[in-house]
Amino acid sequence: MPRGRMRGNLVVSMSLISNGQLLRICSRSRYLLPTGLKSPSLSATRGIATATRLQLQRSYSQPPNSFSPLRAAAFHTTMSSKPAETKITDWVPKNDPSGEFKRQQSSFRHTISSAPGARFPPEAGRYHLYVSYACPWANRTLIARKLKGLEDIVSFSAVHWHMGARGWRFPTPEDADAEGENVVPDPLHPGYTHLREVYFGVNPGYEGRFTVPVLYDKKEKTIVNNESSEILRMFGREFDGLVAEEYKSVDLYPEVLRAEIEAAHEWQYDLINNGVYKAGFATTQEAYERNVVRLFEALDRAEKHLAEGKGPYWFGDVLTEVDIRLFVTIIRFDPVYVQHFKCNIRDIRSGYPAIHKWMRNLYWNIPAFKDTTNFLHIKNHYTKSHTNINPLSITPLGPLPNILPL
Ligand SMILES: N[C@@H](CCC(=O)N[C@@H](CS)C(=O)NCC(=O)O)C(=O)O
Repeated sequence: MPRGRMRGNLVVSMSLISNGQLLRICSRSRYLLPTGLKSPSLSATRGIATATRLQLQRSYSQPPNSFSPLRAAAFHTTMSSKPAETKITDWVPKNDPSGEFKRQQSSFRHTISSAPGARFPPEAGRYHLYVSYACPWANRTLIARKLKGLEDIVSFSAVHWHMGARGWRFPTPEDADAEGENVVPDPLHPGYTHLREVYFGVNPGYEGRFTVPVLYDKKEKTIVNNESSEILRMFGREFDGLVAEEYKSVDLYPEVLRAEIEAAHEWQYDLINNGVYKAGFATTQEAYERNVVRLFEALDRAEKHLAEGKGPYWFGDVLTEVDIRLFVTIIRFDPVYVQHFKCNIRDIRSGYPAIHKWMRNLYWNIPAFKDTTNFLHIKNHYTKSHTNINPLSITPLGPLPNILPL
């Protein structure tokens, strides 16, 4: 069937049909998706996108649901008094009919600044970064730390990959299943067993989620920031007075590219970085399809950009924040997101040649990318922690290898 006609049919049908029929059409249109390996165009699925968007518009006219991220997260502070059915893996609250994952805002938003009189000035040895190797957001900050030569300036430690009912936990000396650099008990608070204690140590009334990364100030004993995009930006320039000369010239946010960098972040964050979570955490068929289609449309856009560019980086020969932020999602795509988050319209290695080449170049040629990528933590974390998605916690072995050679 010619594409135009198919799309036309979908749209026309959409105005007439109920939700159940919409699903049938979406499913049928899947047969029309290109099956060839080199076919990144998603024009066939755009019909679904149009359809799901229409459905989304409809859902706006429904009564607003009472979901509040902070209220939803409040159970963390009162685990004993929480309603029995609420779990840390209830990314979408059970009473939220939209089925949509809504990421909460990060709570700690102070800035390390080299400006005179700043509360958190750059100082060697003063700050500590808590990360998980599994987490793409934390991975951003580890890459920047290494690219900017901050290894002797900002210390770091990694939590165990398993995130249980009480959130991220610190490894114990008995843990033999979580290899990786600095996968150690909390080096700052010897009695702490879970990351949540760091949050409560700073704010006993904290009501948000206990996320990584956390940038901690050993001097004031407080959390400076738990928003990865801001930590990445700070690492990019605020320590330039302390780093070796060769690292000063590493500019991840060059003045001339700022507008383009921000424009790329805007769609890539929503549709790709967060998009995989919105597809994977969706609790309705409609929410899943809406988000997975948008994700693959965005990957098509990224593929086109990289195929048309000079490379090897997003902006040609300048490595920027955009490469870091996109890489951490793409490197997890084939090993985890394809099967665990059902992002399987295509995979990177067979469906997106330009993205695949760009990713492998970063991984194999720049130690900051390879050395901060730990597939053991990545694969085990998602598949064994998200028991709502994978109740038996069986981790698929493939794809093997986790990343192909260049
Ligand atoms: N906005 C945060 C998001 C960080 C985030 O969601 N981290 C996840 C791991 S990938 C986490 O720690 N989740 C624990 C939870 O939500 O309970 C950032 O970019 O720093």
